[in-house]
This record gives sequence, C-alpha cells and structure tokens, in this order.
Amino acid sequence: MKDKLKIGITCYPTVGGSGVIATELGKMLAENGHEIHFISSSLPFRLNKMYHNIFYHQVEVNQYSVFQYAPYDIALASKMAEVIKREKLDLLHVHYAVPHAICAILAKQMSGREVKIVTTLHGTDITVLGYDSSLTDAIKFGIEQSDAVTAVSNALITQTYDLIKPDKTILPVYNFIDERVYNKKDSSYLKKEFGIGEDEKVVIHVSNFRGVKRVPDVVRAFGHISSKTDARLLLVGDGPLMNEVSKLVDDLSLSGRVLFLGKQDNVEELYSISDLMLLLSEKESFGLVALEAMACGVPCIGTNIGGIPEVISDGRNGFICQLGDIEGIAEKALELLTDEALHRSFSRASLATVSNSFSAEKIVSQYEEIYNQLLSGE
Ligand code: GMT
Repeated sequence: MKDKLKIGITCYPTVGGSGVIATELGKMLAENGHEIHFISSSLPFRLNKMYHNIFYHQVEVNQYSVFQYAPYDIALASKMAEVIKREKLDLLHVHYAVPHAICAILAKQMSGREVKIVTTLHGTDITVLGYDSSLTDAIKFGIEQSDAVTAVSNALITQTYDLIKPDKTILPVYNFIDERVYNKKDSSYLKKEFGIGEDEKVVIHVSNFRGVKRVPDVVRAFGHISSKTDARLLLVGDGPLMNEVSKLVDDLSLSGRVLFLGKQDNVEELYSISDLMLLLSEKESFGLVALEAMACGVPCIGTNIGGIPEVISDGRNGFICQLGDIEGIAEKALELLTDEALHRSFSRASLATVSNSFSAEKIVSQYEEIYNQLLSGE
C-alpha cells in the first residue's frame, strides 16, 4: 500500500459549504504529501495559494445546438476518465451523490482502471433531491456503487436511510476547520470602520440566503434583541431571500442597526468582532458557518434541526432553540449577550469543541484511514 496517494476530487467549486470542505480537504491532503487533482467546472474558490502537488483539470461544458441541455455530467465523467488514466489516480473523492458519484462510477468504467470511489454526502444532495422521486434511484445507485460513503453528520445518515434506503454503510465524518485560518484576530479597527460603538454587541449571520436558512427569523429575533440592548446585526452573504430580508429590516425600523455586507471572503475577521452567531435554518445537515464562528470564539444559537445539535451543545458552548421560536431565541441571545461570565465560558467551550472534535488534523486523518482501508482491500 502506498502512503502517498493520487487523489481526484470533484465538487461544485462555487457552492457553499460542500465546495469549501472539498477544497480545504484537498489542501490538507496535499500538505500531508498526497497528490491532488481537482476535476471541476471552475477553479475551487478557496484554492488561493500555489501548491506543487495540487493540479486543476477544468471540465469544459459546451452548448451544442443539437443538444437541448449542456451535457455537464458526461463532460465531467469523460474528464474524470481522462485524468484517472493519464495520472493513474488511486481514488476519486466526490462530493454529492448526484451527479458526482454517478459521474465517478461512469468514469471508472470508461477508464477501465480499478480506481476507488469515495462519496461524501453533504445534505443538499439528500434533503433536496431525496424528495424528488425521479432522482431517488439515481442517488441510491450512486451511494451503493461507491466503495465508501461518508456523511457530514449522524443526522444526515439517519435522513439518508429514511429517504433513500440504500443498502450501504454510511460512515460519519464531520466537517472540519483549519484553525490556522479561523481564529480570533484583532480586527477591532473594523468595528470602528463600520461605525459600531465599542460597547455595542454584534450579532452575525452568514449564509447563502436560501429559503431554508430562515434569514427573516434572524432579523425578527434581532429586532427583539436590539429593543433590549445596544446591538448591531451583520448579515453576510447574498441569495434569493435578500429582497424579502431587506424589506423586513425596513418594516421593523431596523435599518440603522443592520449592516448588509454581501458576500465576503475572510469572514474570520467579521467573526472576530462578533459576540453571537445565529443559525436558524429549517434544514442543515451540519452548519459549517457555526463551526467557523466557534473557531473564532463566537458562541452560536442554532435550531434543533439536522446536524446543528451535533455541532452546538445546548447550554455548554451555545444554545439550541426550536425552529421559528423567535421569542425563545431572543431570550437566549439576551442571556448570552448580557452575562459576561456565561459568554466567556461558552466562548472557551466553543474553542475547545472545535479543537477536540472538529480539527482539520483529526478529520483529515479519518478520511486518510478510509482511503487506506479501501486501497489495502480491508
Ligand atoms: O447550505 C447550503 O445551502 C450549501 C450546502 C452545500 O451543499 O454546500 O451546504 C451543505 O453542506 C455543508 C458542508 O457539509 C453543510 O455545512 C451544510 O449544513 C449543508 N447544507 C444543508 O444541509 C442545507
């Protein structure tokens, strides 16, 4: 068994958490000496540094007039097969059961090589597509034909068995964080630049503003919070809910209190000026943004949904509230924002949770163990 592997990684490079995890995993594996080949439609957005052992193979999807739809899946499978053969890949690690696991299975057959396939489920592929019965069989096939399948939380594993019923063991491998990037920075100057008073509390929400993120709940809860204490809300991200949210901010007369920051890189600097993160989603298989905030010492309040309670421990490093319980959420937020000792203890516990359970070193070695087991035929 080789200890340095040649690994192909496929994800949707521009899609939120799954793209982030796939890219960060590739970077960490490269740092451990493996040779990494990203095979995707555009350069992963977090691949912002030169690595001698990371290669990028672009999938070009052309629109031909004879086809009604651009053939992304076929183009990807062909590119995967080409890279498997030319680079003699040991394994493909794909993120999402559909379409990526299916493409990998096809590519393996096209290449005629015994490449192993590892599929990671992130939630969006199961919760959204699992309810679309026209795709259930395809998802099941992608899962069952992969050599190993992981999911980012136990809640997602349960949900996958409920919805898809695959005859396959799914291993839990949590998401991780690079603590070298996500840690508390001195960005107090930012508070000044945003015009936020030193004593004002800062509440943050980061998402892609899809309906499932329930950003209006964040605004409503913040409305209660700011009626009782001096606070500002940072809304980071953009997406379909933006118009509704900005109208709600006006309707609740919160315009002076809410800062719309749009999509941002370097969010660790924003977490570093924040006192509390709100993640009030109605679907969330993990909640990577909560982990990012916690790595910067910011306690979180999350909903009792999906994998969120596997990241936030109620009453220890944050609070878990009922979905849509705006008053309950605001009450817990005020407790945390006004009790310095409680905040300090939750902030320390958040840091400890990150290093004990979600460090890059720990989680990346779990993936390496899965690769090694597959390749040694155990
Ligand atoms: O949440 C999104 O809209 C993006 C989505 C994705 O597919 O990238 O995120 C999913 O994967 C992340 C990384 O594993 C998880 O942290 C998110 O919880 C999960 N989103 C949902 O389950 C809705």
